[in-house]
Amino acid sequence: MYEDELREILDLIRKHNTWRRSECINLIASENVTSPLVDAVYLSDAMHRYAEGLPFKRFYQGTRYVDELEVKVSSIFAGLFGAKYSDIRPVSGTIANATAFACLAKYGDEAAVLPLPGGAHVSHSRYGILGRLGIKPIELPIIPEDMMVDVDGAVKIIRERSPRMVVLGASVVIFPHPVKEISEAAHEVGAQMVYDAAHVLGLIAGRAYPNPLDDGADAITTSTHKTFPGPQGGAIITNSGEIYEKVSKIVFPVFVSNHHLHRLAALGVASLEMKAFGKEYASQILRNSRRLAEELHARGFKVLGEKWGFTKTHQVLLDVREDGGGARCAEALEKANIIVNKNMLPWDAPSDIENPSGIRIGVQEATRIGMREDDMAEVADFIYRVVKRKEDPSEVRRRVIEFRRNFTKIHYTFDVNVMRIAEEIGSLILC
Ligand code: DSN
Repeated sequence: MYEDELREILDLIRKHNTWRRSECINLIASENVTSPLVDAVYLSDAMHRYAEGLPFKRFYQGTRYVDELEVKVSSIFAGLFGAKYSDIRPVSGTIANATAFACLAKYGDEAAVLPLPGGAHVSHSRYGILGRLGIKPIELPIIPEDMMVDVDGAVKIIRERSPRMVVLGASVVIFPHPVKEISEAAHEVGAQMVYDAAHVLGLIAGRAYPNPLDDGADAITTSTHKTFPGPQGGAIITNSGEIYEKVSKIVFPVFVSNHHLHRLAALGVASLEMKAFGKEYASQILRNSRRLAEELHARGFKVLGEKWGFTKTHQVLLDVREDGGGARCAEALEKANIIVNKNMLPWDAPSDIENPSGIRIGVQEATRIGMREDDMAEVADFIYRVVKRKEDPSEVRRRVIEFRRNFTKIHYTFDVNVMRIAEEIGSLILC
């Protein structure tokens, strides 16, 4: 009967909401939570509508307000990065990458990229959209223990091979990439550079990480929901009118038909939150990641990047080979309601993918719910008790749930009456 199935669906989502939203310490580096105000504008009628193409030149009627919204939000969003143009229609970071790669290179061209165990996103690789577009990856060298790009080695390869495109930016990133040096080499050989800022976008907006456009990147591709606390989606940001024009003709009709219109207002509000609170939020993220790394190191963990202060992003990377490997540790931590992901580290072979050397930890969501440096010491202790001391995870879980009760509010957002605003705008949450 449908009643049973309905109950089952409601039960599953209720359990998920309670567990992940109030009982877990969420440390997946690619996730975040939106504020209640963003949630209120997200749940709008726009989620049911279509607007193919560009604002004011759509293929369907009924888009007059959505058109205005898209123009306004694109401009606020680009402005956060001191850029002239943004296309906020890609529905994910991977779609943004697909668009930028198709714009800057063609079938048979070569692209210089970082290796997957060096932190690159799968879309930059032969297994992802880059490969499917017929663009051949040439791997740039990295310095394994720091996950840093080997600048001299990379410049040499770019000069020797003259690729059509160079891609920096990564999913596993603890230190800024050398955009200036690499983009100079790229431009010397007539290549253009894309920087995939999906992970560090909120840090760039908060001036806590170098802006790749200032250092010579021709375009930024990104998602809008990692350190940047917006709705899930993607975007391309550039100062080049030529790239923007080309990109705007590729997003639709090639990679997106409708672009999920309820994201627009939500991204606009999240952008204004970043304008108002971005600096404070991003600098707290860096203080938190650094402190977490130090506390873990003090408890005997092998933390990558020790020589350079462990991290200058939201991420902390642990080499947990001696503790059973990334998968075993992540599974044990999940039993204690600490959510992290296993991760390949530079020395891992493809066959290590099931239980790689590493764990990747991100502190952006913890920061957004109000955790500060001293809370990171507690988090490190929970991780230590599960991974090093092999304590019963259910006992640690009890303490984690208790600890989590101190963090019930989302910070770095406007102090407004969200229910009143939801009522005023006709948010679907109240319909
Ligand atoms: N796979 C995501 C990450 O966790 O970094 C990016 O798409």
